[in-house]
Amino acid sequence: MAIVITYGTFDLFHVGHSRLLQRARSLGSHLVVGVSTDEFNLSKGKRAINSYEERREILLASRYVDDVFAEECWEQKRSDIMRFSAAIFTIGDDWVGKFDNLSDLCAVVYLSRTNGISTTYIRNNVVDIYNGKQRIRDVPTLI
Ligand code: C2G
Repeated sequence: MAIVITYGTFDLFHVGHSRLLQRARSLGSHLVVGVSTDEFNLSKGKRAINSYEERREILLASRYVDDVFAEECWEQKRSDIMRFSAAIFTIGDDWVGKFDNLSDLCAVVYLSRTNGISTTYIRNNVVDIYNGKQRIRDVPTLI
């Protein structure tokens, strides 16, 4: 039973998030997700639209997610990996190289991001998209 662990904010949940979770889950038999708390997001310079509780609930509804826990700081990953006996740490390749230091504890896998969509883009353009002045950028069809 290979446990996979990943982390993120997952605000305004979108297809880039769901594809990441799907691919992360396919690396093992269980996927546990550290969801950034609202307080931790502020320290990242981010303010999520969905609260931590909402983002947690949305992730728990995903068929790919087996458990969700709070990500409260950058430094907790090592203890989380040991707590969950995770065999694989994975995250999108916008973080490539940033977590190689975890490789003494588990495999570290960077998954390619889904191009053409981001929470920032949606947040900054949703009204224009709704009014037809903007288009959701073409998100490549899942192959
Ligand atoms: N992601 C993706 N494709 C996108 C957008 C996001 O694959 N179009 C991935 C990211 O690479 C990340 C996950 O979805 O693996 C969650 O993305 P964010 O919510 O933006 O997470 P982030 O703010 O990068 O927080 O300690 C790590 C941090 O908590 C990561």
